[in-house]
Amino acid sequence: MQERVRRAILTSKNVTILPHSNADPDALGSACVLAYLVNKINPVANVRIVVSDGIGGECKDLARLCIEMNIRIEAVKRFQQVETRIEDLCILVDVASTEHLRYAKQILKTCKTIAILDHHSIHNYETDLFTNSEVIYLVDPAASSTAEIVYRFINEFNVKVESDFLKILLAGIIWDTKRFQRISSNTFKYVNEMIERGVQYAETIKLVENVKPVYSRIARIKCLLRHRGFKATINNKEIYIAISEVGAYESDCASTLITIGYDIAFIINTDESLKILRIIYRARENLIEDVKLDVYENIIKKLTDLFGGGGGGHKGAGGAVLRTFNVETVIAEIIKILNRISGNNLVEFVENRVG
Ligand SMILES: [Mn+2]
Repeated sequence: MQERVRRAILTSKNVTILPHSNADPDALGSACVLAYLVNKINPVANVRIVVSDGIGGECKDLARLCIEMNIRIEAVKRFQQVETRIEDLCILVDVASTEHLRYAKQILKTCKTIAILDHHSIHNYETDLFTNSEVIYLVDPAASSTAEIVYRFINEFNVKVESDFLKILLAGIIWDTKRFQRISSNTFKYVNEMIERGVQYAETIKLVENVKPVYSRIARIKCLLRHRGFKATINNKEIYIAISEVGAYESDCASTLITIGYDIAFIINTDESLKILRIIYRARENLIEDVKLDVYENIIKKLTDLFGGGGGGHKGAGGAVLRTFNVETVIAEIIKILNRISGNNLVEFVENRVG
């Protein structure tokens, strides 16, 4: 499989690397190092990274470092900003669903070869986007992160890489494993190799640890003020579920709700311009094992089946784009599903505001 990728890289002139929209350190870091690898293997290739919806606040420093290393990143916030050309090779990086490419999705139709590099266990690809392309799947759900898969490539292709690129990959691993809370059997071995090759661990942590901007703080406060809380009893165990809505920083909103004690948090964000709605979830993984609830399969999938759209994710995190603009209907549907799963053992918390 690696040989097919190497051949595709060697014979390509235009290469576009596509991380998921609003790229996080795993997606952007992997894309950045991959761009470098492609040029190492094929120095005449025109390589660019195209990312929709900009870059997540948590990887601004990482993006800066990547640009300093002469990697070309195009951030697109509208359809019109996507510059299409004939692509010899497109590489999807950390993309669980083609919906997560957002504005950059149309690029896929121009690609002769599409390589999919990912570690998600559940995928949702609009395969008619692939009909004119040769597709190479490089998916490894056992990997802790996409960065880990890219690191393996460096070893397999036997490419010498500057330590700043390894630092970027390590940042991706730290981010996606939530500082090594969920690892693969190779994670520590790879991290050790990176450190032996000159990566400073303390410096790397700083890359993904920058202070949250004030907007994130406001989004988290609004998220708390707006949320609805529920208690469901499933298999004789009580689980706590939150639903909220914010205009940005959905994942900060979700992790805030999980931090205060919820087991599952659903966050909705509507997109005026595209007339769609995005929903993301976070869930405590151990509890989900206890009550045998797969948030993606049992809840999110039901929503995409009903409203249209697509998504992807892990047991602990994921999301979808829904082809509707009606928040109330979506929330009513989530409540309906939770009622069904819990055998009508769902109670909403009702509290008055202070004062
Ligand atoms: Mn990832």
